[in-house]
Amino acid sequence: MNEAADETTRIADAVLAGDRRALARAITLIESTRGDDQARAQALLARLLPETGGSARVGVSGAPGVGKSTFIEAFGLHLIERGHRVAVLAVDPSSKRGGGALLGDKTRMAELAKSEGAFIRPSPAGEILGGVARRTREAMLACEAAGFDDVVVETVGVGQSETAVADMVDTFLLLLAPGGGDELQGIKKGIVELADLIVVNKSDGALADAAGRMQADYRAALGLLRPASSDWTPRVLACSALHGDGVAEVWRAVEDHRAALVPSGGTGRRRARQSRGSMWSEIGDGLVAAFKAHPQVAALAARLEDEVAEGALTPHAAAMRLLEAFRGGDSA
Ligand SMILES: Nc1nc2c(ncn2[C@@H]2O[C@H](COP(=O)(O)OP(=O)(O)OP(=O)(O)O)[C@@H](O)[C@H]2O)c(=O)[nH]1
Ligand SMILES: [Mg+2]
Repeated sequence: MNEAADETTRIADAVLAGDRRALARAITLIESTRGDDQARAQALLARLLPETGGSARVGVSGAPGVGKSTFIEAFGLHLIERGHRVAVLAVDPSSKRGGGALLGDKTRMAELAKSEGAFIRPSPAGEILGGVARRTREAMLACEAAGFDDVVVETVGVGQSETAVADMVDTFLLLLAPGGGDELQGIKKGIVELADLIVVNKSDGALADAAGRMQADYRAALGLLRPASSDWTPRVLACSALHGDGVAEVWRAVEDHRAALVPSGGTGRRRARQSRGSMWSEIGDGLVAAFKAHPQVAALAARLEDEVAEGALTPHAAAMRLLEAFRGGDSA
């Protein structure tokens, strides 16, 4: 065995023993884009995999400023009070800078960060969403191997990151807050369909009345949607993350949701579907990358793209010619 392999084994064993520094190192390997690091990360994950799956996986999404970080801190502290160990991972594919906003987040979760039972990891931003999603999923597995009871994944409600997060958790929670102007924005963006729980935050002080109205509006709107699953009808709750009111009720609703999945195979069935889905989406990403890197395809693609844009060629005909170039080049 070479030195790197020994080192990887040491990290894996320390992660399994619950060592937070080792967990941080493991996630750094998972996040690295270097080929040798990736190989080590995969070896590490293979060793950790039998010890994964034991956490409640919760996704928290919402528009900027609704109070996600404040909520996760209150929620995390509530869980720690109950004797849990809690890991928080943040996904922000929108920001290209070195995670400045997320480091800000970490300081906003100051109380939680100080807690013995907590692990907070801001995820490096940027790159393609598929890569972020994979690394977050793998970081979640590493947290589970380290014995965390709950893994909370935070994502800013912009673009497609919600879908990616909803596809990797057991319970997906959409956080809203009054005062954003467009009170039904979650509905318009179609995120509501993904949510197992909708939580109206900032239900305190001057915003309490508006929060109550928002809760009623969303209840009414949800009543018009057909639930995505026959096991569970999404609920609309309200809380004040700032004062900690209603946070315990959110956790109870998460537990109810988990219990509701049991008759149809529990979280295991949902996770199996998610794992199969991410395998195929990685295959899709890999094939597209190989396709674009193929010399014959590359030589032809720009010209055919122009012809398609000008209407000289149908998209189908262009796609067929490129696929043919890809296959022909392979067998040559
Ligand atoms: N009144 C009130 N203010 C809150 C509550 N929760 C959060 N806030 C405030 O809302 C602002 C944004 O809170 P954050 O927790 O940073 O929100 P976020 O959704 O994580 O924001 P981004 O990460 O920037 O998208 C801060 O000034 C918080 O103090 C709440 O329950 N009530
Ligand atoms: Mg935040």
